[in-house]
Amino acid sequence: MDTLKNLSCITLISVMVWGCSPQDQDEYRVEIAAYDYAFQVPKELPSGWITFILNNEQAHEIHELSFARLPKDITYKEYLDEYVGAWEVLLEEFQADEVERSGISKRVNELLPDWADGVEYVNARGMVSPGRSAEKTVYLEPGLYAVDCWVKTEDGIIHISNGMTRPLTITNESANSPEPSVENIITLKEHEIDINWNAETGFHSFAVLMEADSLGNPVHNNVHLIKTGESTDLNEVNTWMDWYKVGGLRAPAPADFLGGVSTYDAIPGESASYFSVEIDGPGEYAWIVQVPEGEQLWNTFNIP
Ligand SMILES: [Cu+2]
Repeated sequence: MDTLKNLSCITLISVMVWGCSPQDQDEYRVEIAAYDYAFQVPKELPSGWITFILNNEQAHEIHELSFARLPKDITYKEYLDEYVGAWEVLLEEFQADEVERSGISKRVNELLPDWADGVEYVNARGMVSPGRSAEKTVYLEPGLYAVDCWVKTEDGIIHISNGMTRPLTITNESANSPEPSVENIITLKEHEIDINWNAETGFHSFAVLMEADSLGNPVHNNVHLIKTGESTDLNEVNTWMDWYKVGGLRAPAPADFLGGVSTYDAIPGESASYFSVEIDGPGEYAWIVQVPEGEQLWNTFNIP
């Protein structure tokens, strides 16, 4: 990513506009339709900033769009068989109480192939409930990717295993699209979701910035917008978002998810993550960041 360009832009422009995009470039948009359980994904796309629209309007379950870049020389089939296969075994053992939560990383390291460390998660989550669409703009370097949904069925099967995965080749050709310029900035601080925006119905775009902890790592890596109801328990939503919980990320979701993002490559203070959501009506909403069980990080608000 063009960090130097971004840094110079930050110093030149108001904090309300993130990014620095020449006006003559257009964003590169790709719609991905989700079904239970499949994705419609192009085989090839150019590299650079690409806006993915996850269209979940035909599906009956909540889905996500996760991008994993495979190590060089590893095929998509090897990724599915050896990498996803290891997580399937782990999940079965964990759900059968054969592995404790604290023993997961040790056990999965036994199961995963040697090259597993080379799988690079670029961007994931941003769960979208059935009947909704959401967007996220992701920078993809050339390479072979797996586009996956790690949400689980009611029976605890990873959607990938039911067919919700596709290979995607990002070519050396450039998408020639700018880094997004958006109005709203969300800053994830250790104990606060800092956002100042005009909460109303309509389409809204966000850039997410993360503060760094004492080691320089992002304090958080995810944020989601949900619509809540009278029975919504935000502690339950937080726990549900933990994939490693036996009931974690199992459909149905305990809230209505409009979109959001998780990133794994964000550099605190330097790079932003981008997503957009459509707020289609009045009601009670919440921004929520997944944190360890027992902790809480959310903001609730009302749209009249
Ligand atoms: Cu799914």
